[in-house]
Amino acid sequence: MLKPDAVLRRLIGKILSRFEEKGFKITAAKMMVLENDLAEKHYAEHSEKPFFGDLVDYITSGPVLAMVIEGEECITIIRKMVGATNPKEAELGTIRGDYAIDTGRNIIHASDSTESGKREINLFFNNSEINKYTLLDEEFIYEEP
Ligand code: D4T
Repeated sequence: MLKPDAVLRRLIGKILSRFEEKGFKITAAKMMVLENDLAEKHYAEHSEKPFFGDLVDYITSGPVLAMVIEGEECITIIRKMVGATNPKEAELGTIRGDYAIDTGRNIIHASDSTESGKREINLFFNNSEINKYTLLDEEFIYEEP
């Protein structure tokens, strides 16, 4: 999910290019302003943390771009591409390392496990909104497509 600062800073294209160039497939994308209730569900695991209120305020402060991105090992690889939660510690070359400074403005969210990925996809998308298609160059991306 591209957070509101990524959208307002016109970083959508640059960030999505990284995922496309890597070889991943974007199978769903939706821009929306999250209601408090949905944002609280999304970040439910942090509900007891001191930063929870600020986190919900931030993610609901403007439009986000929610996406489903598919590819082999995509959770692990995308987490690497995104970089550390605190952008000051994120390696240069990662999305947060290149485009963000504060943890509370770290521009992108990525699911951290298959389970959270499934849970989050269900929060934001219906099955009919997820598109099945074959990339033109899939045979060059995967040894065995
Ligand atoms: P998200 O969930 O946004 O992809 O971030 P991460 O997966 O990298 O990090 P996280 O779940 O530990 O934290 C979720 C979210 O909370 C904000 N946060 C986190 C914060 O404002 N202060 C903090 O001290 C921490 C740990 C940033 C991301």
